[in-house]
Amino acid sequence: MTRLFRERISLAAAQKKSSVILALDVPPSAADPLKLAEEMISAVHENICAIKINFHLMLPLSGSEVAHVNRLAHSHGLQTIADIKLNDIENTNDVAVDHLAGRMGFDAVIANPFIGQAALASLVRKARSTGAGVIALVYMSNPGAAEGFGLAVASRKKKLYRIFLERASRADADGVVVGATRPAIIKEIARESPEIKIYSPGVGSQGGDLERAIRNGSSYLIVGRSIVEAKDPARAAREIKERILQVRLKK
Ligand code: OMP
Repeated sequence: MTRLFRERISLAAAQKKSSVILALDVPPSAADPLKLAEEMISAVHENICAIKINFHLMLPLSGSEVAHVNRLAHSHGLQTIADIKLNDIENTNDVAVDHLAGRMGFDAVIANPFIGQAALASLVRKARSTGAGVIALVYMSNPGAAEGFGLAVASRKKKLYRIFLERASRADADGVVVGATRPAIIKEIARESPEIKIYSPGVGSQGGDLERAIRNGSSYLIVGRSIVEAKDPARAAREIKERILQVRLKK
């Protein structure tokens, strides 16, 4: 039987000894975004377990070019994640999954549990039918995230992110996004739901602390500008990978 996305990324991370997911966010100034994406993958593939592609590449490239980037990543043993934060009616989400997973070859998609329990569960089923996984937003990394994910829901006597966590868990999502800028929430979720893998963006450029995120329970770090815009991306990726290994050794 084919392995689930969460098993595939865990195997890739073990094989590469790296929990770094490269956010392949090529800057809009790039003269040739496809070439830059190819060069970046070739430079850093030994130090990462996956790539994540969002609008930075999804908009300038054609579907077949994105499929080509996914094939290149796969040829290096990497998993690939589509980040358009799916947040729509079931029919539209299904079409997005057909294109992203079916046509372009992504291994997982990121979704917003705001769509509700039934729609999230349906999205997980749909993705799984194409061999893909779903990662659910639970608490984003940007400063304004508190205005949404941190809202107290009076009728449920809970914060919205707690409801999103329950939805992700009930829908059997492959993991949840919690910003590295929210170490206390990473700790809370990792303690209560150790079976759920936490994906944390926000280290480096957004001010999140790598050591605290890993120590508190993040399984994977999503890193963009600190690698993509570094003078030496291979070295930057290797240093982040090694810092994570050191923190885990000390844990
Ligand atoms: P850097 O801040 O450059 O490392 O990039 C972080 C990447 O993670 C970007 O691609 C963001 O779109 C993405 N991201 C966040 O920064 N915060 C979130 O809460 C969620 C995501 C995401 O879903 O990947």
